[in-house]
Formats: sequence, C-alpha cells, structure tokens
Amino acid sequence: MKYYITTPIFYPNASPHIGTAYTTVAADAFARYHRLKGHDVYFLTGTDENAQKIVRTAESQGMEPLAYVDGVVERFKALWEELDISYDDFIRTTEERHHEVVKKIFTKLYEQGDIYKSEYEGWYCTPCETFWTENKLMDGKCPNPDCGRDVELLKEESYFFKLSKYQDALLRHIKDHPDFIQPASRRNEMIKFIEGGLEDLCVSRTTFQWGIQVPFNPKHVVYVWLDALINYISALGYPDGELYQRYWPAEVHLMGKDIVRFHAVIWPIILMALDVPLPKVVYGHGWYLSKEGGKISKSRGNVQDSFELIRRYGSDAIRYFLLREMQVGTDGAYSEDSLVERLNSDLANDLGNFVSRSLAMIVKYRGGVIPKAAEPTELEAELRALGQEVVAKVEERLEAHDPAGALENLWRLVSRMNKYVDETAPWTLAKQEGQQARLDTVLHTFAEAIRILGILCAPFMPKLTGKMFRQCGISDELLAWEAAKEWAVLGEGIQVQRGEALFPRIDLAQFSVE
Ligand code: ME8
Repeated sequence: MKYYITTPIFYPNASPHIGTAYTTVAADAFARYHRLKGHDVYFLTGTDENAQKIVRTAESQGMEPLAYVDGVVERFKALWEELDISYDDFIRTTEERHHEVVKKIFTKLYEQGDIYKSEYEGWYCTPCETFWTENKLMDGKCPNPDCGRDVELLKEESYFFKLSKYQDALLRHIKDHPDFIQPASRRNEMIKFIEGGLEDLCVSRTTFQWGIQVPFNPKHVVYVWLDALINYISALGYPDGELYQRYWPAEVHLMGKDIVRFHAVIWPIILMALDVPLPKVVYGHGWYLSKEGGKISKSRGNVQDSFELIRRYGSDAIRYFLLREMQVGTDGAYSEDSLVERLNSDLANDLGNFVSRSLAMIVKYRGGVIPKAAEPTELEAELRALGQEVVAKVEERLEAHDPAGALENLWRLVSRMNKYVDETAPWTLAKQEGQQARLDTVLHTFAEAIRILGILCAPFMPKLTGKMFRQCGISDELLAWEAAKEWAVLGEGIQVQRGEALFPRIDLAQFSVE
C-alpha cells in the first residue's frame, strides 16, 4: 500500500512554535506507523513563502524577503530535526520547481476559461491572506474569529478563478465520499458553507511584486493560497514526475481547523479543473490554546521557545504531550505545568517505572539474562488477549487520525503491566524453591511487554523505542508493527543492559528563574 501524507506549508514570518509543531508531529506519527506496517510512505512538509505578510515582516526588519525567509526556514528545519520529524521532502515555494508548476497550472486554467480577467473591489486581510466581501466583515474588521484585525480596501485589476462553476460537482463529491472531510463536524461546516454559494476567487495581486509572476501578464503575481495549495503536487513533479505517478492522490492532508476551508473548497476545485483525482482525506484538527484560553500564536506573543522546551524535557516528552493532550475534534490546552504533570505521571511513573523495575529484576534474579519462559498461566493468557485488543485499538485510532485515543489505549497495557508486576510479586517467587520456573515466565513476560510497548510507542516517541530496545537487548530487526501482535518472540539468553532512567521525574521549580 502507498501512503502519501502532507502537513500544511508554514508561513516563515516568525519562528515555529509548539502549536504549529502539533500538525507536524502528528503527521510524523502517522507516517512512522505506516512505515512500521511496511507501507510505501511519502511524507511532505515545507514553507509557504510568497505571501504579502512575508514582504511586510521582512521590510519591518529592514531585510529583503528572500534573505529573511532563508533564516526562518533554517529554524523550521532545525526544529523538525530536534523533534525527529522523518519527512521525505521539504518544499519551499520560492523554489524553481514549484514556480514552474504553478505557472503551468495558472496558464492551463486560463486557457481553458476557468481563470478570467476582471477587477477586484473588496477587502483583504493580510495576516490571514484572505479576501473578504463587505457583507462578511465584523464591525469593519476581519471576521475570522481568531483574527479580528484591520482589513485593507483593494481595487485592482485581477484574475478570477471560477469556483462557482464547480460548486455542484464539489458538493456531490463531498456527499458521495463521507470520509473526504474529517472529522464529521468540519464536514458539516463545509457543506453549509458551500451550499451558501461559492463566489469566484480573486487569484492575482498587482500591488506588490513578491511571488510567482503570472506568465502571460507579469504585472500580476499569483494569489498566495492558489500558489501554496499546489505545493502538494509540485513537490511530486506534477504532471510527469515519477513521484507524482507513484504517490498521488494523497492519503491525507493534515492541518489545523482554520485552513480546512481552503483545502476542502479551493484545492479540490483546482484539481477538478485539472482533471486530477482528489486527495482521499482532508483532516482538520483543533488548536493548542494557552492557559488563558487564546490560540498559541506568533502574533499573540504567547509562544514559548520550542528549542528551550526540548532542551528541558526531551523531544519524546514534547511529542508525547502534544499527541496525548489534543482530544479528537476539540482544542487542546497547553501549559508547561500540564506538560510536566503528564511527563511525571504517564512517562516517569507508569511507563518508565515499569521498564526500570522489570529490568532491575531480570538483573537481580537472573544475572541480567532473559530466561526461557515456562508454561504461561491464565494470567499471561489474559495479558496476551489484552495486548492484542490494545494493538487493534491503537491501529483503529491511528487510522482515524486520533493519536490521543491511540495513546490512551496503549496506556491500558502499560497500567496492566504495572499491576502484573504487583500481582506476580517476583520478589516473593524468588525466595520460594518450587517457583523458579514461574519466576522465569514472569521475567520473560516483562521482557516481552517491553518489546511490545517499544513497538507501539515507536510512531509517537522514536528515541524512547530505541532506548527500550537497547536496554532490553532487543535487536532493531524486531521493530515491525506486526510483531507487536505476538507474544513469546524473544529467545532465551538475551542480555539486558540497564541504562539511565527513561524519563526522570521533573520538578518544575528547578527551571524557575530567581
Ligand atoms: O496557514 N495549535 O500557515 P501557518 C495548533 N501557510 N495548530 C496551530 C496553532 C496552534 N496553536 N497555530 C497554528 C498557513 N497552527 C498556510 C498554510 S497550506 C497549503 C498553507 C497550525 O503557518 C494552523 O492551524 O499560519 C495551520 O494548520 C498550520 O499551523 C500552519 O499555519
């Protein structure tokens, strides 16, 4: 099976933050899961550089736009590296390969009559890079609930894209493909929006020169959203590239809820006009909100330095928190306190503790060598059944783009294993003469559970899996999703190597500034 997944391309008008990192970390978890299943995965991310707000920010810093974005793009790439984002390609919309495809598509749409020249008279919100008609404004300001900023009046010659022509075909597609827009709440919003009537979209600007020139009229640059959406196929070398032939249509475009409208309306219509198949899923997740309730965003200035957070807690802990805390279909609350709380309870106490207790007992009672398992009892049979149920649930939740649900289920197995340690009380078995075979079974079950949990954690916390495997002496060759469905995989004689604690408990006070 092939699996093409994308994140939005980010505006490099400020450094990335913990809120924007969510989409990319989630996409990475899905990509890693599919790779572990043996699927042919392609994972794309990148930056959206041809926006008017980039010109403004660069100007305010006294810089040329390209020099400015070059610096910010490096910050994005550095953050993705720190967070172990396993993307296959990073597209920048200032690259020639992207310009070429956008020009080709713009010309084709113009030649077939889907783009026409007229005049735009209306409002524009530069922070949102969105056109608004007078009747949509709220008290004369941008009606986007997260924005509300001043809009500018534009009156300029413009090219328009005939969205209205494709309205019925788009509605039909959405109704015939119930999974196209997810989750269902966003789908209903979109249906209502489209049924309200689509107006043709202004797709060029003439008041600045930064961007992709319209090839047959260089006075115009292509509207940034038309340009940006095309990245999903320009990066694959549309229309003749090998990657395009191999991976398109995308399995899923992942994004925050604010930009579903562009992906569920403008993008499918561009593709319909090009006679290209539509992506299978457009998924809109919620936002990370700050303690005070507002969206974490560059413009609100409530952003904590992501690099500092990673330095303090480690990339796995940040990944875990982001993926665990945002419940499907709603927003998530971010604060450093809740991050530390999650880290201490789920990672240090539950998972970390189970692994370190298990390995300590293998060291203490069997000299660090995993013993051969004797006959499993009903208790082990129950564990195996739970393990299989958990794997199935984790798969189901990941396929529904719900990492929090997947982790919640995974932690049922973690808790059960901690209970198993207490129930079997190896410290008592060790003292009883006739119980040595039983102790072997229990210790072997610990090692099996570490192996299985290691596999299940791999999409979410790749460094952790490596550490768990190394400490338990398990070879990387055993890192494959299907192997999590089996117990009794490890042979006898494997040497464990206890290392540092996987997640030391954190006291937030240690970071407080005097
Ligand atoms: O919209 N919590 O770029 P962008 C969760 N260039 N997600 C958040 C967030 C938060 N606090 N803040 C931002 C753009 N995001 C366009 C995309 S795609 C062809 C073009 C998410 O840098 C936001 O919802 O403003 C969006 O999905 C993504 O970060 C990029 O935002």
